[in-house]
Amino acid sequence: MTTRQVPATIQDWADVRVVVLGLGVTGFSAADTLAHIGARVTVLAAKSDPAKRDVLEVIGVNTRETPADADAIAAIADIEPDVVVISPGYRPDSELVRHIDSAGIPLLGDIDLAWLLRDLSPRKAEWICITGTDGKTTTTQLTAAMIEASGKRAAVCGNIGIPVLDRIRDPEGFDFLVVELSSFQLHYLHRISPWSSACLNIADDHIDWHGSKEAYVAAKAKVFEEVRSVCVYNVDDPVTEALVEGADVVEGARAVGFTLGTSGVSMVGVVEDLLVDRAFIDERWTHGTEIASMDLLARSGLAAPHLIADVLAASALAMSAGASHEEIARALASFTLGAHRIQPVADVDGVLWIDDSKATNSHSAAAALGTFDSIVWIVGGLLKGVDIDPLIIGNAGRLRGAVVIGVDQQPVLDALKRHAPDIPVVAVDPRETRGVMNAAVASAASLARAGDVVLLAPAAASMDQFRDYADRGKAFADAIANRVNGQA
Ligand code: UMA
Repeated sequence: MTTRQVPATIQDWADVRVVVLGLGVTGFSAADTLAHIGARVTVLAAKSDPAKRDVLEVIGVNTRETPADADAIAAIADIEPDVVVISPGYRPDSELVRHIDSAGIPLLGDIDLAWLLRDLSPRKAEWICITGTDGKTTTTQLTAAMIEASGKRAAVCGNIGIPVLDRIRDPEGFDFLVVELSSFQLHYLHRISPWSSACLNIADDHIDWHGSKEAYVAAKAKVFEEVRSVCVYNVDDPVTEALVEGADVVEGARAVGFTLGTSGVSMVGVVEDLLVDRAFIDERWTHGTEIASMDLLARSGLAAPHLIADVLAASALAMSAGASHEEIARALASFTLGAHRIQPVADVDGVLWIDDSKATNSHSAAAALGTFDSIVWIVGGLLKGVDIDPLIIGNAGRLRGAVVIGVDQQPVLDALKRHAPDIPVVAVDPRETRGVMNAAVASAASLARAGDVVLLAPAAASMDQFRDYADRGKAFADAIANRVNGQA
């Protein structure tokens, strides 16, 4: 058993033996950074990526392929690391993670590591952290855009796809890092002290990974620990407020709510057709001040309720970083939404095809389903232990038909049979040779009538059949294009 502590300063990492678990984007950035500061690094991953392995070899990092947990455990026994740095995708209930815990080896995620190493940057950025079940990515992008509009240098990172460790090695450095945190990253988080944080909403997601809803919520709660300026919560989702109340923040930090209703004191909200600030202005006890108009949001494609909520949360975070109302409005005026979020892809013979591949859980699919009246719904994939019944019960009346994708389709087919027994349902054979999405699009086209929307909002993760949600969305757009061009 080791008694080593996690090195406290950058210099202390020299010659420290580190095992990095995973060779995706996180593992690569961790190994690269640790090698740069002189640690002795070995990367273990179920499958080795030859391109990444070759680059790492050049900088003196070993990689080992460890297909099963037992192989990784044997490698750890052999290497005797002082610290293990883990990628967020590793399940906490795996034999490997349980072994590391019981052996007493310090286990660190990349977020903690980036916090410990933030002196690598020529200027120490303040961190703004964002979590929630849905809307994280949009809110992260909005917040960074608003802070940039105020003349400060800001960058997005974290679960959005750019590891924080990549940002802290930027040669110029940033004033603010806007960090999207997943529940996986929060699970492995020990101690950071953000400038401000937000939890946007909590619904069922990743329950199988965390083991229970309580464990999922407990992970999300960590986003507010040690916050120094503002904790942003969702007034319309009381669980998020309870998380702020239970958090150990730095003295002086305060709570700011956001709401789609009228804003009370210490909130940002909506009054008639204006977004209003009653949290960051001196006269907040008696007045509210306009941040932006609904017209402006509509022009930027941000007028759907779930997007207004994201804008409000981002505004609160940006104001905590010093952005003015005018600067926020300017950022909103030039903002464009990311791809795969309720994105119109084609309008063919009166049928509108919409890509909401980003809807990887029920909560987020509900926002898309609620936007349209007559829908052919492409649904299914990895349900992550979440019950899909409430989503179908709430939207059965809007469904013209459903096309079920995914490897394990039975839970979705059963739920559709129970709660939408009258609609036609097509199950796409997972072994479909022309490609799952081509088959799904062909089936959807046969069910849709002029005036309908074909909506890809799978309410499930994509990794059983696609690389990620972006790959799934692209396959959808490609399949539609092939159809229109007569190639499918
Ligand atoms: N690996 C194993 N065994 C395991 C798990 C992983 O060997 O049990 C290895 C794989 O072989 C691979 C590597 O670990 O070499 C992959 O690691 P990873 O799954 O942690 O993925 P990364 O590429 O490091 O990407 C992660 C996030 N992925 C997950 O949390 C699953 C990315 O979020 C994130 O953008 C990136 O870090 C940077 O922070 C993706 C995601 O799907 C988008 N997030 C989930 C979500 O948003 O719902 C949480």
